Amino acid sequence: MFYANAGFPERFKWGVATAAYQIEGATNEDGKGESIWDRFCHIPGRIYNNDTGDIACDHYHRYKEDVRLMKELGIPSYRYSIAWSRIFPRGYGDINQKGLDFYKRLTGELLENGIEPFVTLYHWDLPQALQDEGGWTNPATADHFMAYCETVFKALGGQVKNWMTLNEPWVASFNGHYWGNFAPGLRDFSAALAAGHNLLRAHGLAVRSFRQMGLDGEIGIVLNLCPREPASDAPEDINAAVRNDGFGNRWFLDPLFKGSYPLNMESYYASQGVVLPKISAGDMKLIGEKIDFLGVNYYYIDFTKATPGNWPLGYKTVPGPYPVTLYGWPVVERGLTDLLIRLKIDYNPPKLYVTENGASYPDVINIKGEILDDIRIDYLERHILACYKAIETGVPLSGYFVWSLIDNFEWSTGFKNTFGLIYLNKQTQERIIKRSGIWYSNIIRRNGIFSD
Ligand code: IFM
Repeated sequence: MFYANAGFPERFKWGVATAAYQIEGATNEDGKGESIWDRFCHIPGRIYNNDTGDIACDHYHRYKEDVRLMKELGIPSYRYSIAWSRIFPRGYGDINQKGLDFYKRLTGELLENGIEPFVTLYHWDLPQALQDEGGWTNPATADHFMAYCETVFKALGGQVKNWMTLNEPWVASFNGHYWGNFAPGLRDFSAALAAGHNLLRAHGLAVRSFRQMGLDGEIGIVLNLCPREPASDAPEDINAAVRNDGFGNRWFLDPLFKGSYPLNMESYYASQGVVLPKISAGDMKLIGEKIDFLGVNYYYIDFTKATPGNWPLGYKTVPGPYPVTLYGWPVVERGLTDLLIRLKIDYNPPKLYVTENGASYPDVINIKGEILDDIRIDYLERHILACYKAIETGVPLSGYFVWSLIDNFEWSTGFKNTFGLIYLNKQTQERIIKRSGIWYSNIIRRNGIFSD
């Protein structure tokens, strides 16, 4: 515990976050179509322990219990995502009413319990049928996304006032299409850039529809961002960190806020033989449609070491001189303050949310059945104070969401990396609130961190 007297602004929104594939389970129920994650997880060897999201937290059936737990903890805002293939099993065509009804029930339950919904429209689970038509490398996928969003806006627009188009398009692009460790598991850098461009177009189309439909509420996008720092003072490491920043941060921020991809990255990619995305007339204007807020998912700093031969970017990341989480991610809270300040200076978004922040640590149940995860509390406390510092300098940060409400399916690492404020017993589906959950509940109640 640090000495702190950090009272947050009056209407600051405290919340928790999840995503459909990570918690819902019921992947083949009530008419849901197959998604790329359903397909990917069933390829042996792709996921740690061959885990899948088939059951996950069984939230599809237990959502009332999860809402009750949120209420018990006094959590005012909940960020969750909608599985596109529940609404359009093949990505487009006939609506699956039962899928929509689930989200109506969930949203209704939240509102009845005084919890404000924040809905993400795409958190990586593309309908497999669309992947079969080229997925995000096919420009038509963006149009299908727009039609799907319009259906969801119509169905839930009366209840939901906070919308996020995409979660972490950088991850969907590069993990999914270049490193291949995420669905759909491709390994082609140029395809990743093409996918990224269509994801951004999809975002722009959804924002445009939202405005044209005259819906009440706000819409934004969620990016995973982190400062890229050189691993040493060597000029080659400094240059590598600049490239890494262009690759991971500016490649998405510049089009959204400045109307173009970073020129230095375009020429760098071209020099490496990478095929740049095909930009059609009107694309950049579309991508730059005005958003109401930027969501930031922050976990760590990327320490960057020049590594010639590591095509195409010529670097690798190293842990740096910091303790790491179970994932191996360095714990560097100053990175969050620096990032938020930089975003204000360089991009000046009207409003910011930290839409995800949290840590995976091995959770141990003691003999009394408790999970005393003080190390997670330490992580969260450092990062919430980092937010406070940013607000003090004038950053328009309006909310903070812990990743995650509950231990869940953590993509290629299966159920190994647990981030929850609530422990999940996967055999019994029992939920146990961790000490960090109680701690966060107190932060919310007092609207800040105080040492007394
Ligand atoms: O679990 C993920 C989430 O789906 C997206 N952001 C990062 C989290 C932790 O890896």
